[in-house]
Amino acid sequence: MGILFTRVWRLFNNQEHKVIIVGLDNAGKTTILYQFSMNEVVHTSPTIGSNVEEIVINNTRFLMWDIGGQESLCSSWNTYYTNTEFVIVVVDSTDRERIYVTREELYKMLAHEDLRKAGLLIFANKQDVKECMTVAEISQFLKLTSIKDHQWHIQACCALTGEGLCQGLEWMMSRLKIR
Ligand code: G3D
Ligand code: MG
Repeated sequence: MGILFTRVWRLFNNQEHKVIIVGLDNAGKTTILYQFSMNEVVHTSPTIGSNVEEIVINNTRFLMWDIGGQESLCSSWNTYYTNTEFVIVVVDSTDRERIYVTREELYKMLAHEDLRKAGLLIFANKQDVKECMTVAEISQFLKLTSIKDHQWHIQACCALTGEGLCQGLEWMMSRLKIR
């Protein structure tokens, strides 16, 4: 009860920022969340529920929800949208066949009322794999430059090594400052 109260209090006081991590299955969502929780520059509290981590960077708290990505589950993503400040979309840069599915889901998501003000961070994951799609290619496939009503950023990364993940978090931190 005490913990629950603290959480609600923080949410209302804007001391905790809700982040949802979405993407198709196998994109690397769980690996990314695991890297965040292992990283020494961020502090995390023990897992609160399944696939939820609290990450604290310089006194800023992010509550990150890793949402399952099986295609049949995409329809349930919207149950997590309320109060979300950032959406992290994880793209498997080696999966050229399904980038269109990601694009469809992305635009459905951005049209949702509850995400009107949410910032969008795209992780172009698995950059360690030869012949993967580049950030430029993914941006083009996802038509990112057409997104005018959300702040967005695309970041190349490799969840296995953690490369690029901190830059993504830094972008989120920078968005919070200018609000
Ligand atoms: P999901 O939670 O989005 O479904 P996971 O995806 O985090 O479970 O990752 C799916 C698979 O991709 C895992 O492989 C994981 O190790 C791998 N993976 C994640 N990130 C990277 C990356 O940056 N580079 C490479 N090469 N692989 C990555 P397994 O074999 O465990 O299924
Ligand atoms: Mg997973």
